[in-house]
Amino acid sequence: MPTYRLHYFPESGNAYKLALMLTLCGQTFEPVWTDFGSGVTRTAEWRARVNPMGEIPVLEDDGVRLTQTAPILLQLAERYGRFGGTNAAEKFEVLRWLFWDNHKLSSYCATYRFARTFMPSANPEVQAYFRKRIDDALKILGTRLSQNAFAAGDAPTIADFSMMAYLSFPDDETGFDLPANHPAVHAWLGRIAALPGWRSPYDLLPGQRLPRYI
Ligand SMILES: N[C@@H](CCC(=O)N[C@@H](CS)C(=O)NCC(=O)O)C(=O)O
Repeated sequence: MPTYRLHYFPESGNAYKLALMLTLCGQTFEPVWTDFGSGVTRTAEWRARVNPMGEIPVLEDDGVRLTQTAPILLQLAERYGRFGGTNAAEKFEVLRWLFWDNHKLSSYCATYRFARTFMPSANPEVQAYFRKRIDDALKILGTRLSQNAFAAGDAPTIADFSMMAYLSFPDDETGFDLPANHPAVHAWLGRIAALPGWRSPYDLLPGQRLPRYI
């Protein structure tokens, strides 16, 4: 059995993607809390020692440091034979939505929430721009999810785990009212939360939190 160590901070939706996938595959990991708020990931020392890309999460897989959630999720899906799609068409959809998520959904949601909740002041014009992009992306996702139970078809995959991460934090942090504004997305989050073994972000990622400004 491989040994996993996950470098994370509790507010990191990207770390939650990996924590949830490992958990749903019946795996455990050693949580390595990282002082993101102090700027440690910006230091040359941390980048040389942990991740030259300067990002959380980092998954140590039997001592090998892996970064970027999408290829890590694909590797775990392959290893455990779960959540990777069951045929060529589904596997294509998994990749399609993983790429879309990294570009259009997680990136904007993460930046918008961080500025809104964890920074002392956010630029309102920048926030309004992000919010418009997010609402458009959620509309696109909602259309997909009103046609399919999950992103790639009838069964959950890593594409769902990637896209749901930043939508799974409390509403007062995200600033979203998904039941009112994106009901198909809200219903899909409920289907994911009903999977056996599912756990919420702050349950899977404990430890000292960032200061909040709202
Ligand atoms: N595409 C990356 C995104 C990782 C990412 O943006 N992580 C955030 C924390 S959740 C980060 O470390 N940001 C630092 C920065 O952008 O400077 C992945 O999937 O792992």
